[in-house]
Amino acid sequence: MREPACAIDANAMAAPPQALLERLKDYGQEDAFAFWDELSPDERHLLIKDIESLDLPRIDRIIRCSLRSQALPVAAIEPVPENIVATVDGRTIEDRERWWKMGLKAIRGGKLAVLLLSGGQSGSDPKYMMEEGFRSSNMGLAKAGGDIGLPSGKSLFQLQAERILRVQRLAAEFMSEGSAAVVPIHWYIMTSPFTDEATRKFFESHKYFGLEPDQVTFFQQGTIPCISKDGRFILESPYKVAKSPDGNGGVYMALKYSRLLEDMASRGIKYVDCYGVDNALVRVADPTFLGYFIEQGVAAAAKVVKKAYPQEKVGVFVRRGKGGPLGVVEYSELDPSVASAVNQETGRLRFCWSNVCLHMFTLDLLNTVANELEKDSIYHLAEKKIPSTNGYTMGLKLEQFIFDAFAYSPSTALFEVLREEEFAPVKNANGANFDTPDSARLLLLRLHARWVIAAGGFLTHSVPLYATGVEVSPLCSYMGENLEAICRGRTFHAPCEITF
Ligand code: UD2
Repeated sequence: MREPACAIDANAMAAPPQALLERLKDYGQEDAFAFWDELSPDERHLLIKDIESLDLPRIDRIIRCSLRSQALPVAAIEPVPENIVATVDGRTIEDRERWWKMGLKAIRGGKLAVLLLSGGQSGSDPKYMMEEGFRSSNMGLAKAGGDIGLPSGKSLFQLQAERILRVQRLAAEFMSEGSAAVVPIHWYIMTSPFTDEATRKFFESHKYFGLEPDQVTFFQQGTIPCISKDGRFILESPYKVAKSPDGNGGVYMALKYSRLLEDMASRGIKYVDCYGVDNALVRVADPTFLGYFIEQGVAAAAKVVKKAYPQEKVGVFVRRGKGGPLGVVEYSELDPSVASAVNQETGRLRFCWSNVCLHMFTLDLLNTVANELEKDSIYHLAEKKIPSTNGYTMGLKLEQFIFDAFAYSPSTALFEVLREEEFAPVKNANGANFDTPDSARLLLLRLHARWVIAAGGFLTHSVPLYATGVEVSPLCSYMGENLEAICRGRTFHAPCEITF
């Protein structure tokens, strides 16, 4: 017989430890010991450790509140009134310049942090790829750590890091003669047990893409057991409870428990720009959005794009009840008939303002949300295939969403952006019909080709121009600025990278 990995009570080897079994019984979860008699001593030890690591009273509260909330009536949803959205057409050049300057000033004052949500389960785990059909965050690290086939070979992480470097430079030069000291923008990166080690190693092996290592802070979100419809834990193996990350809204609890809200306050940070890892065009630390946010004096804001088609996998902004707060209904929770309803006056979708996971929050709001979400303990329930002792079982995953914060915001602003400028999602593997590395690369190359032509450059190409373009290094230009000196009168052969 094998020895247990470390010494434990000999009685525990014969029967489940009584105290632990009683605690599980208190919460109706004693089936977690269902396979006890078949386990080896090592496996028994692992199971005990696994169960001891669970905060049972908290998990029980979450399961009960979340299951109960499903039976509660939900407030009717209304479309967002048109006048609430700061549209692209409604913005003047003066507005844009004013917001840009306000944003740069705040960044120069060290008031902005960026927060990357990168805890979706890794695509490197074939179990999860099967489970999710390749969709979504479960490819998170594979997508971000790999590349999307850009001429430069840069990964999504590198693009984001270089955009931060560029904004730092712009902020340093703002209102100063010549070069000024750069104020580092602090980058908080949320991982999960599924992505943490590989993400940190990727950053280390790439020397933080030119950022100072101490301006990057990694932290892990939590996981939560997957459950059956009657609220019982599902066992992934006879000695392990199946768990999944607690959703990108797990960020609030993770910030609180890692004491990073205090860390932000001690750095003088007032505003936090949160975004998902899988958007090749994400404008990280966007000074214009920040300036708009500060001028509006709101606690939360989101960039929105017009929804492309009813089934697009994006949440939509809604108003909850007449005159109620703004919120998001996730695509997985929106009734298809509501998603395709058309506003007869405008001819557009009734719920047409899409969430694209680009949010700005005040630090004060993050503190409020971290406390209130925990008190309410209501998680979204999604029916999914869960790895189990039978291979897979249909069960429930519990998740919070980053946009759940809007329910606690006293004031929220929506800022329209153009999808061709800011939204190139990478959700599916190449070969799928949409949101692939290939489609994201093309969107980026086409946008940058437009920048180069607007700056007086010329393109030649041996493949059709609609299928190619040029890549502009974020170190040269954040959103098309600063390119005249490099591009005017020059000809570039697409595809290629333009750098200094
Ligand atoms: C997200 C939005 C959706 C829409 C869409 C646009 C949410 C909940 N939904 O849907 O409304 O804006 O993006 O592309 O935001 N993540 C974590 N931890 C987790 C789960 C996800 O950090 O437990 C990260 C993930 O790594 C990614 C981001 O959150 O960076 C979005 O997650 P997703 O890809 O699962 O979300 P998706 O596309 O279903």
